[in-house]
Amino acid sequence: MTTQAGTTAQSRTGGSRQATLITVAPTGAESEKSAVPALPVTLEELVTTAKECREAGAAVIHVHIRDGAAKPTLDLGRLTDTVHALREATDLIVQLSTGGAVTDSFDRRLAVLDAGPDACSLTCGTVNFGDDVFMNPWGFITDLYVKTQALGVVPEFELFDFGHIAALHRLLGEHGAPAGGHVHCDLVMGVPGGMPGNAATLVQAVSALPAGATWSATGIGRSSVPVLFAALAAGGHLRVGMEDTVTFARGRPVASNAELVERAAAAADLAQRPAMSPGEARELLGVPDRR
Ligand code: KMH
Ligand code: ZN
Repeated sequence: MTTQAGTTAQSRTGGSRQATLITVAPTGAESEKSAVPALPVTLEELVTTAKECREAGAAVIHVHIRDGAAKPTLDLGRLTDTVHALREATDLIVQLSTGGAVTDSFDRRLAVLDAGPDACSLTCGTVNFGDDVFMNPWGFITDLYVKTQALGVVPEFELFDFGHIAALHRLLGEHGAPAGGHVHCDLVMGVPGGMPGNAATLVQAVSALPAGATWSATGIGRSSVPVLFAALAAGGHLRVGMEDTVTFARGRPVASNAELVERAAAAADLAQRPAMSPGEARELLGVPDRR
């Protein structure tokens, strides 16, 4: 889908010379703090991480939060406080996860939007997720999408497999353009049960996206580096962070989210498509500044 906002932003940032949007996903719902001590799980740790990642080149933060015992939670009060704290400390686009953990109910996941984020993730289909199943039936996808439109929360379409791309076409066809007027997708590659994380799959997936859509890609685990380079080579944007990988290199754990953003920004520089600022990202994605 080519929209007014998307066309304007894309032409302003200039085809293959377009700057690179870097999203950081610092926490996720899967890793245990006890196993990964560098994982940010408290609000203080998250805010510190956000500031470091902004400094390193991130423009968007994809947020999952934890409770007092460092377990994943969708508690609305905590989510609302998190949105406010991140807005106060940084100018990053605050994108809340509506995926949560595989155990979260649809009602809880829909209620995430009531925390008033700039943006949210919206997964376009069910996918096997290791030994679990990440459930996203059509009725839930449409309820969530219609709510993003009503509240003006800009969705990022999370695509774990090719069927999700077909569902995205159906969603846009039946329910129209998203809040912000521009379609932006994230290819989540290398999940055990989803599409593999390699360059050939990435190119095929990109060719199936709606016309005019922009996209980023992230590779889970050991696919993170190949997917990063494939995305840059194919003209896409990047998502990195400890939600997706906790290993920086073979045998070397990630020390901080900021070092993953630094590596992504360095690669983007080498590709002559340097990291874009949050302001440029807002223009690209049609996300108003609510601060
Ligand atoms: N934690 C996964 C089950 C999202 O944030 O929207 C789902 C996920 C996707 O991480
Ligand atoms: Zn997530």
